[in-house]
Amino acid sequence: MLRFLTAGESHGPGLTLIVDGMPAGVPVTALALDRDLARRQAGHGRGGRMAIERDRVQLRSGVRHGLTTGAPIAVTVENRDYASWQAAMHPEPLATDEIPPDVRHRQPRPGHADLAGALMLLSRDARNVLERASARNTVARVVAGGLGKALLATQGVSVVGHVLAIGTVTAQLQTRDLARLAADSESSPVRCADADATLAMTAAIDSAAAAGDTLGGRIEVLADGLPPGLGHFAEWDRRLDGILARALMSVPSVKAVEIGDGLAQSAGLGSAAHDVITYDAAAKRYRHASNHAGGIEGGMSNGERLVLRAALKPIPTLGHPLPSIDLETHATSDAARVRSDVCIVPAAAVVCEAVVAWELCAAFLERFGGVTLGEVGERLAQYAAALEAMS
Ligand code: EPS
Repeated sequence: MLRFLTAGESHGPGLTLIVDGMPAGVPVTALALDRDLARRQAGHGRGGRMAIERDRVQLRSGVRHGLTTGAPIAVTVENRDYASWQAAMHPEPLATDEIPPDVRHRQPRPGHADLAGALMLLSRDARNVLERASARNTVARVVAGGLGKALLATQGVSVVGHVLAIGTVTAQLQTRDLARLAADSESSPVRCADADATLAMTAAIDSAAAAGDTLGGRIEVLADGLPPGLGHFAEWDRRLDGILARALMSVPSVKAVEIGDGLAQSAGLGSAAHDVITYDAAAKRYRHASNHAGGIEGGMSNGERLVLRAALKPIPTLGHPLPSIDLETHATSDAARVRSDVCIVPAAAVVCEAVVAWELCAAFLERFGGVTLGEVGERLAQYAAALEAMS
């Protein structure tokens, strides 16, 4: 069973990731993991924190000479900003006069975890809530996704996240080719494969920033090369669509998830909604004439491209804060104003790509898992041969 745990506060010493269940022999380098961390840090609309951090992994166990060993993989990423927060975040008890007076977080931001978390912890200070609820934690999930992508790449599976919309600006995509989408979005400061939309999105972010406001948007994650039959039809919690939707929905700011043309399908007729099954005699494989289902039918991959979309709300930390209530005095007060980003949609595309890659890796290992990568490859090849024989 593949699993992971993360730990770490936004302004503590750093993030920790522990992954268990990765087969031995998967090629992993700090360079590749760091590339994704740098992609996560980038994007027009990021705030001051990203100028402080240089997110880099330290591989502490489970990888030797560029290959996983089969042992738990432990990774840490340092928070450079901790240097300015040591007293505020100190693990040992401190005297009151040693704790900086301004670290209490008493004016919850509407839309953030602050209020619900403070109520949950029965605290008039949301500091412990925001430290852990912070999207800083997505560093660890991006590393986990990087490990997932490393395994998937050896089996011919690629996963790419890119931006479809920021605010009201929507991309008009000229290509659905995965490598082109990846390259074009990579060179865009908002991770969008449409150059004209990139300019309009950048301008929209600038005007939101000037107004002390924030912007949300929409992301698409695509995966090519998946075999059919990942996930399961037999029980609700093994359905691949449910697993992927949960993973995407758990990314901070995501408020809606779509699989394939799910939203449009709800308004049309069944005859137009479903993908006609065809047979490619030369390739000896079943295909679909279209892909409205987004590569998943009955809770399983069906061999077509996986198409997932996520809609993100604008982040709740505003330059001109909304009204709130002081948790200590109950007086009406502006929500806390803290350093933040204007738009995290480009970064969230990297995070969404990562969480999807992780879940696909887990589903892949559930079907084809082995102690070594060689066994995984053999099981996939065996399945592919059996599939061809019955097709
Ligand atoms: C983030 C780090 C945070 C925020 C942001 C994402 O750093 P700080 O709070 O010190 O500026 O920039 O967090 C949020 C958007 C949020 O809502 O928590 C990061 O590393 O991605």
